[in-house]
Parts: sequence; C-alpha cells; structure tokens
Amino acid sequence: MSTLAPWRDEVEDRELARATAQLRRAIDDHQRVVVAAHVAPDGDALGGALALHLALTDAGARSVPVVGEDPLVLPSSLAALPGADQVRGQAGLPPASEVDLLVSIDAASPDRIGAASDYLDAQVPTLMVDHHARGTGFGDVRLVAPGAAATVQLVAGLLDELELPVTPSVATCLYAGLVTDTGRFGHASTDASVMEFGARLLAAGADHVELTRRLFDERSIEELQLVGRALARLTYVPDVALVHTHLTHQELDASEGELADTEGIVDLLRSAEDAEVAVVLKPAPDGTWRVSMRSTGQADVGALATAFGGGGHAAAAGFSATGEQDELIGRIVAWLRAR
Ligand SMILES: [Mn+2]
Repeated sequence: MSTLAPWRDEVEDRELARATAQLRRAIDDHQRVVVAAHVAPDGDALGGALALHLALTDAGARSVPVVGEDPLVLPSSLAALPGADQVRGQAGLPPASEVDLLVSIDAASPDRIGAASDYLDAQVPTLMVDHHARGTGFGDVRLVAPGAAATVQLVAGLLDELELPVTPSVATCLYAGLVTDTGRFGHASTDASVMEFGARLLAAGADHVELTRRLFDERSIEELQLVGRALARLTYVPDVALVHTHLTHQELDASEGELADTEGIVDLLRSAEDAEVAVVLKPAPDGTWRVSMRSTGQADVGALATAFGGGGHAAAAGFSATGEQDELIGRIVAWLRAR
C-alpha cells in the first residue's frame, strides 16, 4: 500500500534530476558541501539539514551542517539530534572559495539562511530545498513543493533518488522535521502519505519515543517560569480574535538562553478558545523584535508576515521588526482589521 504524496506532482522531473545530479557529483568527487538550515532553526530545518548532512557524509562527500547566525543557539529540544554537535554557526562557516555546493533547507528567501547567504553572493552553486508557498526563491536548482507537509519529505525524496540508505540516525532527523511541522500529525497537511512516510521512518529505526519526549514533553524550570510570565500578560483583542503577549530582555537574560525560540509559547496562545490569531513578540539581541504568529482560522498569517517583511505559511509565520511593542501590535491589529 502506498499513497502518492501530493508534493510529487509539484516537483518537475527535470528539476529533481538536476538536484540529484548535483548531489551525485558532490558525492563522487568528494566535494565540500555546506548544508544550511534557516536561522532560528525548527525541527524541519535542522532535521532536514542534518539528515542530508549525515547521508552525504556516509556516502563520501565532505559535508558541513550550518546555521548562519551568531551566536549559534540550538533549541535544547533539537540539540541532541544525531549530528547536531557538528553544526557550525556564522563564525565557523568555511570560506566560499572552499565550498563546491550550498544546499539550503526549509528557507524561502536568502535572508532566511543568514550569513550563509554570502555563498550566493560568491556564486557558489546552490540547491534550494523548501516547501514554503511564499518567498523570493534563489539558487541554481530549486526543489520547492508547497504541498509537502515538511521539507524533510523532499530531503527523503532526494535520498531515494540517490539510493542512499535511511539509517536510524537519518530516520530520527527526518522524523524530527515531520513530527514538528505536522503539529504531531495534527495539522491539515497530514494525509495518508504523511502517515506512510512516518511509518517508514519508524521502520528504519527512528528513535521517536526519546525524540518526541525531548521535543514536546521536556521543559526546564526556567522555561516554565518564562512561559508563566508570558501567559500572565496575555492580551485579547476581541474584534480580530487576536491573542498576543511578549517577553522582555530581562526575562530572556535571566533564562540564560533556555528558550531558544518562542514557538512553544505561541502554540500555547493558539489554543485559546476564542483566538483566531496568536502573536508572540520576543526581543532579539540586536534590539529588534522577533514576531512569531499562528492562525487557527481564516486569517493568513503568512500574508501578514510577508506584508511586514517576513514569511511563512498561512497557519504559521514570522517576521522581524523594530519599534515600540504597543505600536507594533497596533500595526498588526490594523492589518487584521483591514483584510
Ligand atoms: Mn518546514
């Protein structure tokens, strides 16, 4: 029994063949490959990048997994993924002259891979692997399928084309992307083909029990205290069904990086019965706000994020912004009222 995954129809055979040829050459010629997850990586970006990195390394390429940010902070829930200890941040990026191929994972536009976008400026051959519907796109070869529930499905498709084995470590990384981007198989993107892919990864030895516990059921005391403070100042804007909150620099400093991202908080806000849109503002070290958004209804937060210079999906998106917190929320409310 096998159901054709919807993303298969979105990828042109010619583009898939070109992507496969790029990676085949990298393996056969022992090329230096940089595999870049997007900055502030989630399970899909980091899991996809590490799965490809491990498979390419086993096959003979000289692969380096990177996240083009400084400082590099991996969420503790993802830091134990196989190969995560090899991830380099901005300071560890190899010089462009030594890189034969850049592969970007789960990033819709160059700014999403941070400092790794310097390789684009240096004309390093680039393969883009992504499932976001919106974005500027980039790279010589683009494997983009909005119908994929997670970018890891496209990564697995590439491994199949290359006839590379899905080892237990590779399966664990792929599963991390699948289980997070599908909301534990709860979002509308979950269909029979997603379940079959998940089953295949379990059969291949994905360590799903330990992984799921780390991803969803393990929080430090500091993180829970931070969540508590964020929830305590939750605000509801009834006419646009918006629930929002924010964190402060002091709170983040006190938590000593325990909360590498705000996704857990925005997902909690999203569960509010009367909420259609959930927004969390988190101050970034550079003084800007990182804005995480979720939609449970008609509001397209991907379009909202795009209007504010960011990106994402209709149900989950984000952007960076400057300005006062009240003023920023005011602009978001105005956008929601005008739609
Ligand atoms: Mn994704």
